[in-house]
Amino acid sequence: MAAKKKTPAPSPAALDPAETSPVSKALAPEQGLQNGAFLTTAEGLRLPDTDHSLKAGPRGPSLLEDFHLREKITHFDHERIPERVVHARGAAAHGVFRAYGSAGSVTKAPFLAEQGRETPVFVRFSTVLGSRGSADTVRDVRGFAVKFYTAEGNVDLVGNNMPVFFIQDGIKFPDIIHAGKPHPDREIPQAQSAHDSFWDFVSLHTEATHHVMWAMSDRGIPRSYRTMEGFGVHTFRLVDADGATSLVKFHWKPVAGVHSLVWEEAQLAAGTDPDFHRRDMADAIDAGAFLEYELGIQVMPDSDEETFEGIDLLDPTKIVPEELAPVQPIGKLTLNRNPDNYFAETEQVAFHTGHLVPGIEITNDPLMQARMFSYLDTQLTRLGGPNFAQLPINRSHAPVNDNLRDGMHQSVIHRGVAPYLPNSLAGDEGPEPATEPQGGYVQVPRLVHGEKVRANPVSFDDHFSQATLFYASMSPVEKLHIVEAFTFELGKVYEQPIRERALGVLANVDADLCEQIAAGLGMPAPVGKPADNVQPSPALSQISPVPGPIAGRVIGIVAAPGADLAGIGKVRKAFEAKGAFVRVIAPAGGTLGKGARTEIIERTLLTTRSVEYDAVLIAGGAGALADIKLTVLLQEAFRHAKAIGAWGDGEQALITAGIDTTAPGILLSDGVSSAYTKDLINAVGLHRAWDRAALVMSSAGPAA
Ligand code: HDE
Repeated sequence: MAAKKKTPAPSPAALDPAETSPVSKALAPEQGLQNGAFLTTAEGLRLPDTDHSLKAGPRGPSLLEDFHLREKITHFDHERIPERVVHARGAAAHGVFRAYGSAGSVTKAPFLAEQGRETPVFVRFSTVLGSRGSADTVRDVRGFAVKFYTAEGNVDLVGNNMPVFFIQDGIKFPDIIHAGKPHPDREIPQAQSAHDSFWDFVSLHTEATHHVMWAMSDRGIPRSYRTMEGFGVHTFRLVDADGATSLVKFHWKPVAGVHSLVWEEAQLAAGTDPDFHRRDMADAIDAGAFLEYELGIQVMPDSDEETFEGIDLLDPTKIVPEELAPVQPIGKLTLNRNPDNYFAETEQVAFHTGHLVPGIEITNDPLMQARMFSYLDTQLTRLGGPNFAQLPINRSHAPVNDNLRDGMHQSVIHRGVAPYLPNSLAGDEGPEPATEPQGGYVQVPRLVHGEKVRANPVSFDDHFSQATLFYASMSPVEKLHIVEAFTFELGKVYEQPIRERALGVLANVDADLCEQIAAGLGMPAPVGKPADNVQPSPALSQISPVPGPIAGRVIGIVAAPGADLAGIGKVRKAFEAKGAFVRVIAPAGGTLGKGARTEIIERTLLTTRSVEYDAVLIAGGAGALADIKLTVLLQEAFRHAKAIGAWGDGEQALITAGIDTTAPGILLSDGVSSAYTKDLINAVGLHRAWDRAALVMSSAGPAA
């Protein structure tokens, strides 16, 4: 018998791509900094000049032989890659997920099940409709995509900040996105759902109704990523160590509570700071105020019907109210590091719902089934070929022995002659399939049978009852916001038949809601048949009477030369102790005070706008300020029901700006005491002065 041919050992790159460069040479972390002594070409050739092209004489034409010019321009020409077809606008952060261990009873996936296990993560937040340069604060769904670099392989939980979706079957996804994106003739409007084709689609596909209620609610305009809930949306199947299964929905609960902007703020921020959300996250992480979320699961028994309390768990337009299946915390996510390079990390990260490990499976939800195809397919164009898993941000932290070879941008020099299985050439060195006990991903066997049909289960026909449930669960001010959002969006629709049809849909959600919107549009309200037996779910409302944490919140203090700097210092200390930020605003830039007690003026009345702040205070000693820009700032803060405060003569500036200082949420004091800072912190912890909101947020409310 011929001796077995010895295959060369795999290159280090094949074994552990994370630590090697494209040429299989150890890549020092600092190499990415490109901070060596000399400028070079991409080949490492040192360059004497990068400001002048090679010419035939100073006034002559540039020469084709100038390889440096050509390399520099060619690379530049190709710096942009196709943006994501959806979720193009995004921002991301690194962090860690720490498991509580409580999920051990339902899943064998160690990153969820093992108490104290820490898994590195990369999280990308996004809007859906806008292009890459669009504004952060538009009304839209937010993506909440988490990549867990687990020791068993990457797991991606590619979720949203709303627990339901527009459509029930993935085959409609191109249609809803075509309808939501700008009109193809003029490419307007950008990053908005307030236009004809969107409302045309959702009024014709009434399964979208529940989702549209969420999108028109305050959830469509989050205050920050820190205050946003996340949802896996679909039902997943978890498998424990004995093979027992449960049906589960994933929830990310922000430690900072769930809070939103008001519509006028969102619109202002889109103009004054289109990077509102990404700046907020990056600044907070830099300052050590990390973003935190608890991961929780709703656990439902697995059954052939895959329903729970009459709710079809395969229908992604349905929630399971938390009152029926409580969200059980299983771990904590902390986002604690900004990316070093937007393109290399945030842009090149590739999420895929098919990135799973043993212990987590998907279900037959027809929306999820289509996603399992799309997320791999889309990367081929976006990232230029099939080797995107080798990009640093996408690399698995588990050893990779995939037998996948070649293709565009192959960055590993694979060795060996037998990238196939089984083979008789690699001896003991090649990879072999893993059995289930060895960690192989083996799906739990489930019977699949049925006729080949293009159809949905009958239970998917209920399009309205949970939309009714959602509206019924809102507080009065949240209901008011929903009415105004629908009235705004439908008010931007040109075609009367689309508005009529949209009202016809709303009539089946709630008669009062429909009548108010119809009144705003100046149209008759149709009569529908809303479900009359829904049980509201208080957990869906964002408004809490109990003050929550204030980490990451921003407090603006209006000051002027001669202001009470000691008082500002005390307010700063109290807020910073809670992880919040204080910014001093004054008529002109520079520094206030001298010597030991100074305050840097971070914003002037010209460079700031009310939307930057969760609360605005007027320092003692600044009471004489009278400036139209200050009036606008304070009136906006008042109208947006933000906490407003003043100490000493600061009250005078409020009065000059026309603020009713007896209104709810206006905190006045003679000076800065600890009782006063406590009151201010509580007011910010409530997010808004909700008693005032009811007065100032409806059109009928009194002026400031
Ligand atoms: Fe996505 N989705 N999606 N989606 N999705 C993409 O993948 C798609 C759906 C979600 O930060 C794309 O890499 C189809 C539901 C997020 O990189 C694409 C269907 C949910 C992100 C794609 C859905 C999401 C994406 C575009 C219907 C919430 C951003 C670029 C079957 C549970 C991830 C990319 C990031 C991105 C397809 C439905 C969330 C084209 C076909 C439901 C958060 O593959």
